[in-house]
Amino acid sequence: MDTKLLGEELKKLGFTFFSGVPCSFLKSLINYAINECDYVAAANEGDAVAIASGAYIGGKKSVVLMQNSGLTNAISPLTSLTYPFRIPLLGFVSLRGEPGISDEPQHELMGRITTKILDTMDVEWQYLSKDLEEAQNQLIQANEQIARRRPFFFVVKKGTFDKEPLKKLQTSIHLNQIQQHGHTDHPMPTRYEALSAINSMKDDNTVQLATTGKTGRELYEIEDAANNLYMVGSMGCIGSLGLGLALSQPGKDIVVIDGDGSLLMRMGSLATNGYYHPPNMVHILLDNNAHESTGGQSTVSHNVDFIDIAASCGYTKSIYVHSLDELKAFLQEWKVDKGLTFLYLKISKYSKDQLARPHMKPHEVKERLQRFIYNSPLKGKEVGDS
Ligand SMILES: Cc1ncc(C[n+]2csc(CCOP(=O)(O)OP(=O)(O)O)c2C)c(N)n1
Repeated sequence: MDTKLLGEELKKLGFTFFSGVPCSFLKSLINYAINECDYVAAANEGDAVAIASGAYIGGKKSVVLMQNSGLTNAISPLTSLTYPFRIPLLGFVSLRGEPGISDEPQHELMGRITTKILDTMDVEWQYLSKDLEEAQNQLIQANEQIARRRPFFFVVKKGTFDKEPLKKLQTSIHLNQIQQHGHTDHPMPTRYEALSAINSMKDDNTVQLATTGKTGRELYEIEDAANNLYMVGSMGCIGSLGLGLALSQPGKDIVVIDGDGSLLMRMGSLATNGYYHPPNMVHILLDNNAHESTGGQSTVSHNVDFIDIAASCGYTKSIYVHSLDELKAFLQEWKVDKGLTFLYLKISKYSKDQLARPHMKPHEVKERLQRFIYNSPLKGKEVGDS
């Protein structure tokens, strides 16, 4: 089918934000998205789901594109982010290894189980027709499903799309400007103290996104506010969620609060963040060298120089923070100067006893955050959240 015409249909329905990882079966649709829409090249398919989810929260109707071999990379955010938060993404997943069609051996099993995986994840799907008119009707049905806040995926067979040349070559070089390493030993605050300091710096333009585990639960205890989102599942996805939200809401200040275990799980996302480079995002890493939330087991962060890594990925500033006062001062400075910033703070291995869990369901937290974003005096555009 004519890829451009299908792409225009997608655009007409309001789908203008795309994220994914390429597959040869989908290359024409991806080329269309790069040429004509906003396309974020994710490091892996799970990150793509998180990036698209962030953009959805920020008001964009979002699409993810992936090879079926990458659907497995996306299972964690598809089951524990988009499902509990009710984030309705439109997906296009290729069908490599279709039974009865010759393909490479690594696709054989996945070809047989792709649609079963979608069924198991409660994701409604259809094979995308190769006939444009039928496909347009399918898109309308998919759009209705999205309007009911349910995801919808198209499974795409070989030879579905006509050739669409890549017109726009993306290149984006962002050089790190400030890199500051630690220069003294310092007492390590607890995560609770660090979160309290971060929270004390927020204003009515700030959105705070807290990673999986006790980071979110402690932030909830400190103050359950409409501008908070607690990432209960999809460990490692908080930075990608932040990227999608920062790109779709450039007028908001996005504060991402990460843990070392979480960041290590999806460290490729730092490269994507550096490449797309939203100046309205600050990424704070609270490093306790542990999976503290699950009992304090050691991570492997001890030898990792996160400051160097974030700097080499293109974060404008990458800074070691020695104290809570310094943390507050850097946050204050960032609110004025902006620029994609990475703040690194070592914290002690300690959690508050008897921690509460958010009383609201994840989708209620998301909807509250959307209301906060859209009703804010500085930005009031609500798209796609019908
Ligand atoms: C994919 C996945 N694997 C494992 C877990 C269990 N889990 C929840 S929080 C957590 C530890 C997070 O560690 P870190 O980001 O360093 O934060 P900390 O708890 O140390 O503050 C783990 C392993 C999970 N929720 N999801």
